[in-house]
Amino acid sequence: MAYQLTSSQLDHYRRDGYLHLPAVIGPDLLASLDGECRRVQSDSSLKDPRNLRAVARRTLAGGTVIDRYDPICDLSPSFERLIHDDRVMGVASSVVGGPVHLFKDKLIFKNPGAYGYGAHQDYTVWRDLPIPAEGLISILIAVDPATAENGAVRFYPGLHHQHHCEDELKDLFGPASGLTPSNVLARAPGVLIDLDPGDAVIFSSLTPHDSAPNQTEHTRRAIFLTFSDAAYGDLRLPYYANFHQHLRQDRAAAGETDLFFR
Ligand SMILES: O=C(O)CCC(=O)C(=O)O
Repeated sequence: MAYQLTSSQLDHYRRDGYLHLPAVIGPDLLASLDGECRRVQSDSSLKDPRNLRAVARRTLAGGTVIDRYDPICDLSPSFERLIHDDRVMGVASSVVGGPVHLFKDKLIFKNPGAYGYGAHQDYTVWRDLPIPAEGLISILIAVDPATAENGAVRFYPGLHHQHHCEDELKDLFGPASGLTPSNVLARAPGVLIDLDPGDAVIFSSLTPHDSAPNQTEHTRRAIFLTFSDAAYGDLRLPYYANFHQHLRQDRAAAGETDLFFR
């Protein structure tokens, strides 16, 4: 029988809007993810800032670093294996309550010194899609240990019953865009979840979350997979087409030319 969450795990998820699942990924797959993350990170053709797949982030030292690839599933059979992993798929479909499609997949390196993320609900950037917030769920998979020092993600429990950001997003990719208001966050102290490699956290597209900069000398790599309720169709291709169009506009406005996707 396919892997599923227990009813007690589902109750926790529904109450808090997230659930920590230790040791979801087995040692073999984890070792291969670790190797493939290293390989793609050192591939200079991917790290080219003109590549739409590669996203830069500011660092505490005042520079920028390529800190994310989005998407990743076409970069390695190991990433494909992760997406189709029985436990990963089972967790996603347990929460959605039926079959799911892969919607989005990204790898965040959280390089030494890379900035964190202000509190936000992922749904804010997905709200125009033809799917309700409950139909989009994400799974964070830790490749490195995550701690307070290296910028582990903090989740705000119980704030996932509502969308808290009605602002029009003028600067879609700006770090101050689409943040959850502080009076909303004040209702529920955030919970920072320390993770071991292979752990997962499943969270709703409405669960506010944030993270601090990485203050250590090592990466804090995590893969974020988002799945959509298959009842709303396969949204991945139209989503990425639209996303890339916005990225092109944003980068062209910043004077960047010769953009490509590799
Ligand atoms: O990796 C992190 O520190 C947080 C990333 C995040 O919140 C996001 O990509 O939505």
